[in-house]
Amino acid sequence: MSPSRRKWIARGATALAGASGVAVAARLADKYGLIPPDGVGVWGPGETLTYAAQRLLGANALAREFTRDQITKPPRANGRPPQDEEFKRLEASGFTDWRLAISGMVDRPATFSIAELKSFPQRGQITHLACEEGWSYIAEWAGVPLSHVLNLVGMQPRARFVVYYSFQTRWWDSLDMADALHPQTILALGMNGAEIPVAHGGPLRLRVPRHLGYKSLKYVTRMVVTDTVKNLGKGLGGATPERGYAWYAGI
Ligand SMILES: Nc1nc2c(c(=O)[nH]1)N[C@H]1C(S)=C(S)[C@@H](COP(=O)(O)O)O[C@H]1N2
Ligand SMILES: [Mo]
Repeated sequence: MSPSRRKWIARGATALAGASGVAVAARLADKYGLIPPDGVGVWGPGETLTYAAQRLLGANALAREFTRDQITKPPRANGRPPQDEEFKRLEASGFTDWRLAISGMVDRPATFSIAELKSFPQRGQITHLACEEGWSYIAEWAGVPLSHVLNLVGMQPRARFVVYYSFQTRWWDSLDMADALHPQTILALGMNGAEIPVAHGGPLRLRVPRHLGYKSLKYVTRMVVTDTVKNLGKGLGGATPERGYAWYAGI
């Protein structure tokens, strides 16, 4: 056999072994509930491998926290705040009419005002927000752990995802329960010692420091607890996966 032919066969065999390895891993992942919502299509097996590996390695690892002198000044804001009249009216009245509604697989669906959310136990943390476009900043965030609010509304045992929606309807996303209940996942109300500026998602944004910035949805108005995201949008679990990014954006 010529050396070049041998090389060609070896390459083909490696590719095959790689492909079937991924397929086996994907089957195992399915068996143990480790398929992410976007674990379909051409990139599906890759997304599944990342997600399954992260989940098996420990879902409770904490994102790094920093000290106050490491806070980035000034922080960088992404995108434009909502421009419509309704948002401007809410802002003009100090967001007293802003509500977060939680429904779905919960025993006690509820809506919360900003004042109510502020009356709950708060957690502060100085973490890194990394945009998928390559820039990042460190800021101090304060807010209610999402787990606290989910316990208040009484999440049902079959629940697997928390879907969350922004006032900007183009933006919605979801987390699995490991990330939703993660101690650093907070409904953030404060940033760098003040209220969250509108540019950064005020009056209410989710902060998910274990994930890339796009999971930290700004202007959060609504959450739905569910056992499947297949029936929402294109069934990939969020707006960003529909635009080609990973649903599981863990870092
Ligand atoms: N509603 C809403 N949420 C959003 C965005 C947005 O434009 N609108 N941008 C996302 C992206 S891509 C990133 S990187 C972060 C940026 O947060 P920042 O504005 O505090 O920098 O918010 C995320 N959440
Ligand atoms: Mo981003």
